[in-house]
Amino acid sequence: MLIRRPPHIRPSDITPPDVFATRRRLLAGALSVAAAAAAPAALGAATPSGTPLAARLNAALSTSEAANSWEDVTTYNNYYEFGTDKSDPAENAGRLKTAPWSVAIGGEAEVRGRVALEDLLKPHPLEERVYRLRCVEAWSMVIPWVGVPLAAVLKRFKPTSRARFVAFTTLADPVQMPGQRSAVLDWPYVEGLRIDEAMHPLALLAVGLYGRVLPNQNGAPLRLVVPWKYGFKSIKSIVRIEFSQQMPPTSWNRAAPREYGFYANVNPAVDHPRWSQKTERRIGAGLFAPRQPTLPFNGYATEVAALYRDLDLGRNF
Ligand SMILES: Nc1nc2c(c(=O)[nH]1)N[C@H]1C(S)=C(S)[C@@H](COP(=O)(O)O)O[C@H]1N2
Ligand SMILES: [Mo]
Repeated sequence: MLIRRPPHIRPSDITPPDVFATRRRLLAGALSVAAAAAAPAALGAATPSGTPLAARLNAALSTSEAANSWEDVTTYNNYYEFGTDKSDPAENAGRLKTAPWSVAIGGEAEVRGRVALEDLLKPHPLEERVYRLRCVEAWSMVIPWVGVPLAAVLKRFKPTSRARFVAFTTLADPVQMPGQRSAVLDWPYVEGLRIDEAMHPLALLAVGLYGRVLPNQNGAPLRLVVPWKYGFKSIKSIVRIEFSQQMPPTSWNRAAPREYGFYANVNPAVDHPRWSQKTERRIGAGLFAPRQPTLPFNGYATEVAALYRDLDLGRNF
């Protein structure tokens, strides 16, 4: 989000829809076989990125737009813990040790403590969700995630009636994360949602993409995906989830409060102080492709607009 030089545009095309549809059918077909293998149980202990996962496509919550290529999704990334250039995460995140991994649960919940990743995931069948991702920098992609509904995971910790927000924290480890040796952000990266946002069916905890275990540069082994909000809300490599009464601090809001709010709902009507949010550049669409209009809530208004009935979205950007 620190706008330095223009992002390099690679002419790789988006995955042709027919190829993607075929892959989906293959995934669906593989399900019956793979179901017996209990895919979620295979996650955790030492599951290298790229390992195939069995996941059922959630068509109702997926866009039919063509997904970006594996190449686009895994080489054009924002993950400042590994550097600020789009190509840095793919180059530097390989060294991150993602197993064993655990998540600390704290705050306003009856069930608290440290949970091994495999135990966190075990009860939940994996779903494929094809979501648009709209970065606040005004580029976008379509990504076929694999994950579990955030709400289902959170409910197991029995949040109390005082839990109004959920805060998430990324790993802090400057040895493994070279970007944390520079002060480009306050580390660790933190994010948060209102509890009703966190419980919305579209909010996903992702463990994979394209039917495979998440590459490290995409936030392995566990990252949030909130498709109606700017990409920076979708925090990577989560080690802590905390239920709280107060609105938690968030990294980009702390860094530049005039530019990045807590809500960060995709909103073409509210420009970033330094650029327009009315249109976006679809990664992989080609050098001469026109920019496309940015949609309110990134096209998920039907699903989520009711969450913000009582909120002035111009002030609460
Ligand atoms: N911990 C952490 N999470 C992060 C970021 C980051 O720098 N650090 N970048 C965010 C931003 S700005 C975007 S657009 C998305 C990018 O996700 P992707 O690289 O998987 O497409 O991750 C978000 N999550
Ligand atoms: Mo972003």
